[in-house]
Amino acid sequence: MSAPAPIPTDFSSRTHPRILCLFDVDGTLSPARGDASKEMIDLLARLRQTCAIGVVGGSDLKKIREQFHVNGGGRDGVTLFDYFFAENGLTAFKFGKPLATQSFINWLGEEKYQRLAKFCLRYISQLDIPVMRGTFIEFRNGMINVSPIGRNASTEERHAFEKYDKEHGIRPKFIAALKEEFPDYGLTFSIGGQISFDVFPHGWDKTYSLRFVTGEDSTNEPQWDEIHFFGDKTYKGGNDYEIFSDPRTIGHTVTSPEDTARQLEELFFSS
Ligand code: M1P
Repeated sequence: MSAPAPIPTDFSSRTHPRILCLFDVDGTLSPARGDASKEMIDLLARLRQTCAIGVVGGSDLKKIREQFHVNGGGRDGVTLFDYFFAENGLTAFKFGKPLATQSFINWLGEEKYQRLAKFCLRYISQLDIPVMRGTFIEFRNGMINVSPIGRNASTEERHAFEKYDKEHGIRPKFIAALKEEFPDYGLTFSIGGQISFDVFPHGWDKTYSLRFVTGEDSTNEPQWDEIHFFGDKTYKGGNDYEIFSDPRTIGHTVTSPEDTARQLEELFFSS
């Protein structure tokens, strides 16, 4: 097996050093909570010679890392991209090195957090849904993730819950109740996947990550001519909506990883 390519430390060798492509993960680079394919990882490596690339996922670092592990040729997923943002950028890396960031619990405070967590658990305890598993609240660095069925649901149970939720609106109703109960908390509730929703302060959506690429966080970033963003949940209420519609990005809606690959080939590799 050949040695992994060294981690780049600048953008000057790229064909378009002032173009940055950012990608959502689930439904964009990989199937929901599944592995990115070898073909996708090879395509991203090719794209990285053309321009700068980054990932902006809603999931936590461990989960996104796993999704690039199987087909990543033994490389840490973080090093396959110039920028790697988990939890919308609340966990951030550039050229494989961590960047300073902040935390949800420091922002909200223990007392308010406990009121919120207890409300969620009480609400879930009153739900009548076909299946319930475990881990109903996942506490992360930049957000909490709340799941009515529980994060321990199997793949089949996930698919079944997603379908059930589309018919019965379990998550939208839960979110409406939270908004009514905590109108002054300054929180955003965002459905990014199949079985849960993310809860984070206003503004800590995926646009949070842009501060690291535009130099707002006082790092010395290039003046990008174009920042492209590719995501599948780009509709209002989806967790890609804010970054997709941000004036700093050129948004692309994709329907699957295969569609992402097709759009990339068309944009960057067809002459
Ligand atoms: O990346 C999108 C979402 O993926 C997961 O959602 P679910 O488990 O509901 O399919 C979660 O990690 C969620 O935080 C994330 O936004």
